[in-house]
Amino acid sequence: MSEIFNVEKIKYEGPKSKNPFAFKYYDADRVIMGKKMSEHLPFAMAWWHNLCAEGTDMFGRGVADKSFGCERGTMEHAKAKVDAGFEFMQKLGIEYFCFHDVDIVPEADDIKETNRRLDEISDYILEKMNQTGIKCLWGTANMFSNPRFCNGAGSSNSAEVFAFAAAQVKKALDLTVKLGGRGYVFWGGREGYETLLNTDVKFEQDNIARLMKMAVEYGRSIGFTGDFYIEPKPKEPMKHQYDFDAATAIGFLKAHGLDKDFKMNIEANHATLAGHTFEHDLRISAINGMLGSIDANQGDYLLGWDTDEFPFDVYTATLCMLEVLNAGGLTGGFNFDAKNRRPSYTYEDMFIGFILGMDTFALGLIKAAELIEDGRLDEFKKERYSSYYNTEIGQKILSGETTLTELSEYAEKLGSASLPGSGRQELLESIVNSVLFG
Ligand code: XLS
Ligand code: CA
Ligand code: CA
Repeated sequence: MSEIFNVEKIKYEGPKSKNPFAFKYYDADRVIMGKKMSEHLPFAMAWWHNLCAEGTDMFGRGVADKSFGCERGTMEHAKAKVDAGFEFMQKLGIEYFCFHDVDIVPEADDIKETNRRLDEISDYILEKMNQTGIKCLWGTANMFSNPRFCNGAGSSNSAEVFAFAAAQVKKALDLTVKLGGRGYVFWGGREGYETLLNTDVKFEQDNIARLMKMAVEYGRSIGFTGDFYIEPKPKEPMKHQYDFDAATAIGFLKAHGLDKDFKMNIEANHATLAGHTFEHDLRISAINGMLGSIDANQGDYLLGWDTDEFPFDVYTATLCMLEVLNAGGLTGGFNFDAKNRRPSYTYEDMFIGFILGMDTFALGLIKAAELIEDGRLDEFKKERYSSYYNTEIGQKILSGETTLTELSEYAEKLGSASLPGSGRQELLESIVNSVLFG
């Protein structure tokens, strides 16, 4: 088969390389803290951005040509996207992909025909997977683009729409199992509301949980052993989305008894839209035992929306990898839910975007491991809470052996409390800088 991209296989050339088509930091076989970089960083390609999105925005049509020589909306085009995707992943050494049902085939008017097309294309994808060893990270159903989902999917006011959402989840689970996916994602695309004047929030949230419970039951019944994920996002497209951030989504899962089957898929750009840092949502997920997978991208602090840029910010990638290493790694992977900026519309730009993202995370991994080895951040944190371990009253608080009355007597005996130890934020930040640039 003739090649689609006129780009050679991307190799590691080291930090001094000026070759735009080479990795400067991502060296798949390099061992960091006992594991190969490629095992620390199971990178994935997002089918939708890389193979489908042509740069359309509210003010203009596409600029990038992703027709791959075919008429859009045909099965021939769907197959050309498979060819392009596998060639692209092989050339970059990317081992995983993620997909929505409607990324891989054109949606038909009748769901029976859409499902038939999905069977056909997934046979073809499976063939390519067997030839190349490339795997599926996660699958999902797009329950936000079709007009029927204008009021949400699981949260829709229409039982008929709920049934269509369920049908799509069932099929997307079938496909995920067929392709051996590690996970299955629920991103609540339109699961939220615009105004309370027309919305029964409790009814809608209970219905989303009903849909998720059916998904777990069905998934387990067909042999899906991976994790289900919620991908939190605070807003866009809805004003209020029910899966606002990790803490909200975890609370929702616990309230509905879904926390054993679900973890979080944390997207950097969504965390920052929620007013958090990326590492905050990673930490909240990790301390709840729910850090599953990552959508690796970044937003733009000057823009208030979801720009899905390729990650470039090495500070953030380092702090992310610190969370991931401290949590013992991911059961999922790092999906580049990222797209080129609209004016970067060539095939070469697609490769350069991924090289940037993979190098940024590789550098983040290297620096996070150095920070752990350096030890000063950990030591400081341990020391910061030491009064709970070094004093009798501290130990009693931790073991639950004290009472408000005893603590009040303790406080009265002291009369006044001394200031807690300095937070030393600037010192810690300068340690990060010296590890990054020293
Ligand atoms: C959109 C989301 C979406 C999910 C999958 O903002 O990031 O792409 O990752 O539905
Ligand atoms: Ca995402
Ligand atoms: Ca996003």
